[in-house]
Amino acid sequence: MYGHVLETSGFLSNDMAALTMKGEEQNTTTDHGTSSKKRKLTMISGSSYIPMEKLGTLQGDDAHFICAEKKTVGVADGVGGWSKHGIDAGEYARQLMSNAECAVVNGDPESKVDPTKVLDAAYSKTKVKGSSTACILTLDQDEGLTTVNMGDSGFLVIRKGGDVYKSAIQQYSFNYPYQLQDNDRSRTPSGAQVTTLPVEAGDVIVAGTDGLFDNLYPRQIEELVRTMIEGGSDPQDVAWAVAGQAYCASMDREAFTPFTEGSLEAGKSSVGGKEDDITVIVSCIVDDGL
Ligand SMILES: [Mn+2]
Repeated sequence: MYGHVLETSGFLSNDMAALTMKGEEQNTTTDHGTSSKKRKLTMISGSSYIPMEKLGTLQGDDAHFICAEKKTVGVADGVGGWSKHGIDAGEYARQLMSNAECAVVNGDPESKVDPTKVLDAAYSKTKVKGSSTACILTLDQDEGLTTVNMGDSGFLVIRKGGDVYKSAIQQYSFNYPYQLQDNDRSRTPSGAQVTTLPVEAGDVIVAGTDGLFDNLYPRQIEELVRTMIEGGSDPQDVAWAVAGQAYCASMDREAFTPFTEGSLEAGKSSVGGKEDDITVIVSCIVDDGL
């Protein structure tokens, strides 16, 4: 069974009641007869990918897609351990995201994008060796932001008024995330976390892999995003800047990062950032003007 969770522990500030109330309010207007008053929202996205320098491959292990028309984005991170067995660890992630994008693009035009169904379809079509985390988000006019997330990729919702929501991380142990793997009954999309969050115009969604979230704290990402959006930057430029800052932290042997903190908690003594592939997708929620 999927866990349908409104991740209350994921808010970083105390204004949760306001968000919850907005959610309830939004639910009362889902009736199509009364929804004409509700403004339509759309999502404008940009992305940046900085693959780690590694012998033998330029592509790294991350993959992502943006389907602007269906207001859907996805990100995945192939689990690096496969490379020890001579397997390109990114291939599973790339195929998974490619299959997810196909499922979104070719879905019934009359029906909504359901991230859970998209991930199920992508998973069942991905038949190469490897394993991957995955996170798919879609903007649904009635529900808000609907998401499916497995492992330690994830997303932030940065609200104009100050709230920040962070998706939960699923991991077996430090740096060992839940993952999808073909032909492994313990690693299917049924272990993924499904959430629905109300969103409003002005919200910014930042999705990424652990190369982002292990190197920058949500508050650091939030600060940079707010500064740039207020300065008029578009999502593409913001994505580049966030990825750049994560990259700098990843190469900094002195930085205290979420990865440093996790290492210490796990009884290890890593210092500095975590060298990894870094994927960032920035999506701005805006009125679509209709
Ligand atoms: Mn990674």
